[in-house]
Amino acid sequence: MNTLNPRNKKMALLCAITFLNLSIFAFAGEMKEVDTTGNKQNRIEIKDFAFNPQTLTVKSGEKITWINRDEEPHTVVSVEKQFKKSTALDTDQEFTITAGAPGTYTYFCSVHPKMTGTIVVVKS
Ligand SMILES: [Cu+2]
Repeated sequence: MNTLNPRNKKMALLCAITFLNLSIFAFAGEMKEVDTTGNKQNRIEIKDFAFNPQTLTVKSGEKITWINRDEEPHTVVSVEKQFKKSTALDTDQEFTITAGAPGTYTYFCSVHPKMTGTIVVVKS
């Protein structure tokens, strides 16, 4: 019969604490990895003739991906031509850019110029 005597209880507690610490470290490591590889998801959905969110704040160097959820084709075009424009995006098609220098970047859909959005790039 494996009854826990006080010493075993202490050992079990130590093991549990060690395991918990290791788990936390593993989790922290994973978080760090996500940050350094720039895999943070900056997604803008195009739905019902609007960009969602309409204003997105990202860090310089991060990627930004638009995805068209409408049946209509849409584009992503920088007002000041500060980044490459997308092709006409079909349903579920994506367009990705990498955020450059800090600043405010406005864009619109050239098919429906009333559709506008803003990217705010801050220092990484
Ligand atoms: Cu459009």
